[in-house]
Amino acid sequence: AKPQLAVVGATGAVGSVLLGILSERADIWGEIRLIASPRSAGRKLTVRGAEVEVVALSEEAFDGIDVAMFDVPDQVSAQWVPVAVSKGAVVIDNAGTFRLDPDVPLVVPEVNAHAARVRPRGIIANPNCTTLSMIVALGALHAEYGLSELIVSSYQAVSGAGRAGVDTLRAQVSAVSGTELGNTPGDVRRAVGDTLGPFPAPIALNVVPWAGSLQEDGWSSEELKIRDESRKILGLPELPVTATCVRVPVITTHSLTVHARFENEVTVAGAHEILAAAPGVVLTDDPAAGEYPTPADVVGTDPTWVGRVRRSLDDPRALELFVCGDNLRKGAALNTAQVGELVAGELRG
Ligand code: 2RA
Repeated sequence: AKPQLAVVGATGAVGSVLLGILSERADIWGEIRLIASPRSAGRKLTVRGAEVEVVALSEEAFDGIDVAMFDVPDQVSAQWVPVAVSKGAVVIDNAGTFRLDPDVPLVVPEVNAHAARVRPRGIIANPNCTTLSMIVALGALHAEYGLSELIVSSYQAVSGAGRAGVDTLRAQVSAVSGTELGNTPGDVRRAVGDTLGPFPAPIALNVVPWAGSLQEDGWSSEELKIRDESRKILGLPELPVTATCVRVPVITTHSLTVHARFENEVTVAGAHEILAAAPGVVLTDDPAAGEYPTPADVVGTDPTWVGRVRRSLDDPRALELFVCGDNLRKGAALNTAQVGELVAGELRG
């Protein structure tokens, strides 16, 4: 029999994309049960072309479920993932709650699919969208050259902050459109007023060097996630990683500039060959023709896009790259669906 799937957080920004992805990919699931907060229960959503009624999150909601995909806030995950596991489901969780637990694998199928098989707690964690937006390309380069240091800056889309992030950018863009704003200190801030939403500064006509919550010594949680999660996925617990996370006025698709240093000397031609052959990666690197990935072109697609590949001028072991990935697809829902397919394959034997 086909495994039974539950999607928890079905009405959220990632949940909606997940339902679309489950409708597009091979139909390997029996029932797909949609679960959300009691507030959303009773709503009808379309999955695989049929309307399905959302049920409220409860212990009984997991009856008969083999695999549960969670996309909910950390505290909801902490409370409900163990309930789903106790009811016999394998959980794939997109919250931060379990990502660094040594008994919970953190899986990106193109990089460490093997890790999904060992899950002492019955949980597999899905990485943060910013890590996921670059790690498939880096995993491919690491396999060939051996990664020894990573320095990245992110250019993160507002949908990483959920529906509230998107609503905030859209409202601010309409407040500033067709105006002369952007030439005087504070003019954008005055125009958007108190509609900052989840961001600490205006996001329209602006760039905000912050994502996540404040951690020790001025680092943001998002920056530490990139470090911790990259180390775990690549199996390099000591890898030096420095990240600076920046929010930009893009709806969906995170971008990153990457300085990656390797054990061995690199060439652009060699890197091109590796990236062009890597599953899940698309190389678009012809600056003479104006060809490089941008969020406007990448949004809605599945792969990790890489361009601007250069060897560092002062270091023959280092590469500079520009990487883009749809933060709601590979950055969240698609990776969850892919991990679910790995588990379903096992359950079917
Ligand atoms: C963001 N990565 O972009 C976060 C969401 N998990 O805000």
